[in-house]
Amino acid sequence: MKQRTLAIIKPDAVAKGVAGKIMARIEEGGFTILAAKLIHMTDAQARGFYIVHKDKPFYASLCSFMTQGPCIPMVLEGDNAIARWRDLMGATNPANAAAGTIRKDFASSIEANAVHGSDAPETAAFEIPYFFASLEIHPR
Ligand code: IDP
Ligand code: MG
Repeated sequence: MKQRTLAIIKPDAVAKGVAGKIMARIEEGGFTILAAKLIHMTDAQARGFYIVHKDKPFYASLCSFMTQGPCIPMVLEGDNAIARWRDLMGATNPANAAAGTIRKDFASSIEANAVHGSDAPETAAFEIPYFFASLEIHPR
């Protein structure tokens, strides 16, 4: 089933200069990038995006990390894209991430973990329009 998911190359990975390598893995993984842009989030924008985590002890630190530099949100499309992108990302904590995953190869810590991916269809339905208007998404 063709599905869309929201991916982000997080500020740590952009700062390290591995955004291109991560995009290559996305394309090699059979995803189509329907939308992408480089943005530098404000604190309010990061807090809104991660509102589901507002009661977690790491919320303030996470929002500060996500605003430390530019990041690259993207809309990915492919068969079973939500689960497949999370598989390619690897576990939240890179110490637990499987060999060959993006987080295993590029993450620095459980917080600075290189990439984001929607975790369910309802999440993608919130996250994709958080960053992209319909006219910025290019089906093909
Ligand atoms: P996910 O990104 O693998 O879906 P979530 O549990 O949704 O993981 O957490 C969102 C983000 O919050 C993580 O990707 C990571 O950047 C950060 N995070 C999660 N757990 C911790 C933690 O225990 N300490 C610090 N940051 C965390
Ligand atoms: Mg999550």
